[in-house]
Amino acid sequence: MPHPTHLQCGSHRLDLARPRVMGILNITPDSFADGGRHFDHELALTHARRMQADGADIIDVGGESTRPGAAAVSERTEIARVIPVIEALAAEKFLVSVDTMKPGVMRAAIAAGAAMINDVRALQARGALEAVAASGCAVCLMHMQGKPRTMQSDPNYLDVVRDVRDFLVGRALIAEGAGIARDRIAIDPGFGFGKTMAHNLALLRSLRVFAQTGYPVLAGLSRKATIGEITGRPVEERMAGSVAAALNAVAHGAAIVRVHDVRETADALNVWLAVETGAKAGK
Ligand code: 7PJ
Repeated sequence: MPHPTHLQCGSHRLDLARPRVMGILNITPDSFADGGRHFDHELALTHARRMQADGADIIDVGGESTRPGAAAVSERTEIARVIPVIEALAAEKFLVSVDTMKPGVMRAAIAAGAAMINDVRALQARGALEAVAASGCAVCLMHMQGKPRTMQSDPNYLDVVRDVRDFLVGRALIAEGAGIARDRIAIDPGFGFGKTMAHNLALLRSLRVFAQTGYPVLAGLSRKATIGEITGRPVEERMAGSVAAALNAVAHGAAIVRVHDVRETADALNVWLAVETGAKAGK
């Protein structure tokens, strides 16, 4: 399959000639990565603008923590957290993605101006395919084994790369069958979602297999447990390890990296890109 040229996200056409950065905006009190500092809507907007200035191409707004062991939140709570932020960012012409598994949240986010649905359940919830198909939004289909609360208890695969690739291609074909055009679909192996460190490293090493499907690949390793296991660092000290992982993902074919540390990741990607292609920094 040829390398995808772009990802169509509503009225935004995201050019994939260069790697893109998705900045994480958690609007959850229990978010492990920012200690809930970005629950306040004004603070969230300030952080999003900062990430945009630092080089984020997409802002990924999430109102439900999916980290291992996290409790579920109601649709109403999730909507109250994310919708005001999505509305404000979309009004500022940001490319906004919403990290949700709930069709009701998807519909509300799309109405508020979100241009991408980032679903760790790959649109398997009842009504999710229809919610995205009825819009012009892009979708990121992610693989997860099990459910967030218990997924890290005993992950197992026959062949992790093949199992995950086959699942994602299957979901992408179902999405296309439901009316979501091919150029609106990205895939993500779901690092840390029902995977041991060995599984995560095998997936990262073989990311090219995912890129070869022809769908753009999104990779999220930022501050995750695997980075902690390798470096021995607590979550607040995983930036350098996370930047290394993002670079490695791009070197293995990732089109988009989902990160907390946008400025540092964008700098690293720009240096990497200058070496590889001679292209100068910038968008
Ligand atoms: C991912 C995500 C990821 C995509 C989270 C965390 C946990 N969405 N949402 N890929 N991770 N597409 O950020 O550590 O890896 S939440």
